[in-house]
Amino acid sequence: MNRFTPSFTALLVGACFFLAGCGPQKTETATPPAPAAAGAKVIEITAGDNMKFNLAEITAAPGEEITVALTNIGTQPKVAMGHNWVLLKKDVDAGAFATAAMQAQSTEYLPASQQDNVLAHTRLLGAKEKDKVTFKAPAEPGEYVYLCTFPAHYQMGMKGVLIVR
Ligand SMILES: [Cu+2]
Repeated sequence: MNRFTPSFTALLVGACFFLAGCGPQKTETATPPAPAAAGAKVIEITAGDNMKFNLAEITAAPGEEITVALTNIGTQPKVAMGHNWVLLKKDVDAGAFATAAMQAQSTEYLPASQQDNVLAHTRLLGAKEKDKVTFKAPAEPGEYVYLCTFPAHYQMGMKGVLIVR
């Protein structure tokens, strides 16, 4: 048994050196994403003709400043396939919100009557357009629904959840 101990130890030491050698190199070569606002964590979200966000779940610490950068990677005209990103307050009925939003074409599907239910939102984007919004995550831990309010997109599954913890 003792016979194997030294070689096992050597293996461990070797692994440690290997990891130690790799660690700093990784840090040096990593390119941090350019912050949109000082200190804000940037979350890149894409929306396409498949009527889905690329991310169905994002996370933030309570009160953390985050920037959601939305890109419409689709190809359809805005009138047929516009996308936005709208974060709702806790416990807002997202289905009812989406239904009310359908009527609000003149305000890019964000009805004035529903503004009190919104924590943050981008504008409505046509193909290849981008927009970003910076905001503080809610102080209260929990799950906050985000959705696209273009007609029928929420019903097609264009939604996700911000988890604050
Ligand atoms: Cu959409």
